[in-house]
Amino acid sequence: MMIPTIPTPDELLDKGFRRGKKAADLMRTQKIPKHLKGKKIEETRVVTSCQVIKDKLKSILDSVPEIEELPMFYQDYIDITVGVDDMKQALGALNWAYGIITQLEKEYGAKIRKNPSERATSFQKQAYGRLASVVNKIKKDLDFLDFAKANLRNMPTIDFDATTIVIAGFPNVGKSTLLKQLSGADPQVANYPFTTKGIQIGHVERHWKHIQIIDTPGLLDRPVLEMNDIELNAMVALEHLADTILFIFDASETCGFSLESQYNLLKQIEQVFSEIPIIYLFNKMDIVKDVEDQEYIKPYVDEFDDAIFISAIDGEGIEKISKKFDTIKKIERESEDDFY
Ligand SMILES: Nc1nc2c(ncn2[C@@H]2O[C@H](COP(=O)(O)OP(=O)(O)O)[C@@H](O)[C@H]2O)c(=O)[nH]1
Ligand SMILES: [Mg+2]
Repeated sequence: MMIPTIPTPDELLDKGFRRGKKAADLMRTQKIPKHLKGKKIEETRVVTSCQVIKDKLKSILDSVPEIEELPMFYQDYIDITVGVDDMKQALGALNWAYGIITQLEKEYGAKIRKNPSERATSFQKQAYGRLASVVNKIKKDLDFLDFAKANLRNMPTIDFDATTIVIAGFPNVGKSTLLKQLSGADPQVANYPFTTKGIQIGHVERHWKHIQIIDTPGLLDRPVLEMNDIELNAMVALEHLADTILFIFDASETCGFSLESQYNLLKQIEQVFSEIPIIYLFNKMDIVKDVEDQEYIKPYVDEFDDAIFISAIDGEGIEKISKKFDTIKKIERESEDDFY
């Protein structure tokens, strides 16, 4: 979302008044009958100031799409990041100001035109007073939108037609390494609430099918039970995106987490994303070598019929993952049907 620069009330008024003055000065140089000139100057001053301020408000309003019409993922994203209700309230206030300024513009334009020119300047001053009062009333809304602009900058660009895979697994199990192996080029990095480094989105083309793979450091790499409500929301928002979860075990345990705690993490993620299929990967097999010789791994491997064994660092087993991707079905979601 590209929200334009948000001015303070003073900046907005300064700009409006400055441009009003400029237009009025220009009017002074025009050939206009003397008895009309004073009125014309003040009318121009008022109308121009109103127009300039309205234009700025409109450019802000136009930059934010109708929130209810956005895909659920973005609605959740905005809600978690800045709050949907606060956002609507601020936009509503700008809209209100826009309407009032339109009325002022008409009202004072007419007053200046219809009254003797001696009164023109006094009407213009009144108009400016009311304009300033309206703009000052939306101070907190402009402040909020400035905050929203900063926080909604670099929102992830999601292709909602693509098949989407979300990677999960403890830190250092090899998520970033795998993402790089699968998608080659450097992934897109976007902001995401409660992720320190943002999320990474890699892209894969497979038989003309676009697949996006998302890594969310800080969200799907830690025990769900330790999360607060907002973090939970941030994680659950991913449910609107994921067609499949790729859960990575570090079979070597060199990540510092035992297979038992990795398995517990998986169970928690399975609970949260109960509707989403999971692909199970055992990574770092270059260190482990033969699973059959490793008693500590066997009970975990035996849990799954179709686990894939890989070495992300060597690219070993990557093709097996890609083949698995071909079988992923895109999840049809109600909310997205509503969207179209
Ligand atoms: N030996 C070995 N090391 C790996 C493998 N995959 C990742 N690593 C290493 O494990 C560490 C953590 O990897 P990274 O991809 O950053 O993990 P992430 O925190 O899950 O994103 C890095 O030092 C990687 O080089 C692998 O298949 N074999
Ligand atoms: Mg990583």
